[in-house]
Amino acid sequence: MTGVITSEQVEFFKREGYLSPIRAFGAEEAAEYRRRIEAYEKASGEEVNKRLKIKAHLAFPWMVDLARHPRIVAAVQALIGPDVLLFGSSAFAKNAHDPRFVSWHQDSAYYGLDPHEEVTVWVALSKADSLAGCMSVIPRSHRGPDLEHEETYDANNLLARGQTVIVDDAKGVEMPLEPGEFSMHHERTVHGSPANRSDDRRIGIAFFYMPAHTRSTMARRSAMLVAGEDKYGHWDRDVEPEIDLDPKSLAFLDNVWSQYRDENTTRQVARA
Ligand SMILES: O=C(O)CCC(=O)C(=O)O
Repeated sequence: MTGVITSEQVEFFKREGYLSPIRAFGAEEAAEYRRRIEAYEKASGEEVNKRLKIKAHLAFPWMVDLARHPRIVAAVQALIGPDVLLFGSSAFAKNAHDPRFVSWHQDSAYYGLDPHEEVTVWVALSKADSLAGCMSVIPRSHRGPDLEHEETYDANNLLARGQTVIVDDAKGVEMPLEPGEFSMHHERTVHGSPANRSDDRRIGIAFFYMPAHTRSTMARRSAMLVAGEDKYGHWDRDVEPEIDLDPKSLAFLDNVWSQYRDENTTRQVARA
């Protein structure tokens, strides 16, 4: 599929480090995905943010299909080329009147990718406007270096380590989304989101895409082929779920999550 984003939008992304909004699917489809996430939360007794991190797509075949959604993939390919791997995904939910936030940060500081060409797609499954605490970006921040992050471990920060960079809030540009729309940002673009002051939950899924030539600067890791081919073999393959909550892929997810935490702890200690 071509023509999801224009060449002007590609140029905008390269210059500014983000692009939003782009329509993936309709509000009814978004509501169905939200229903499935909330059914999972009800059955498991825990919030989606808890376990469905790093590789949330490994929990459900429908989320794998979402990661391979033709309109999303076409927009990603327009930015990073035909051969696309998904190295991770995370569900981000804030409840109505939820004080939790996402501090200003760069994904590149933690992803361990070389070169820095990863693109994050954030798909809204509910309304994510200013009131609901939508994501903001600092335009053009992707052109600078990796910034030093302070790890605050703030209990209200949705990021695992509360990693934060200091930037001028006034430079932030909001990316409001309607259900079924998505935003895109470069892994070096500084981004974050404030508390949800609305009466509804704000739920989105972030998918992390990279060109197949990307290497891991950490230990060997896994990814899922989303489009094109992988001529490089830098990544092992994810264990894709065959059924909802497939025990094989969930065990794989839990193992990846613990490795990610160990790897980052080692890197932070080494840096200190
Ligand atoms: O959900 C949010 O507000 C932030 C998500 C985020 O940091 C990301 O998608 O990279």
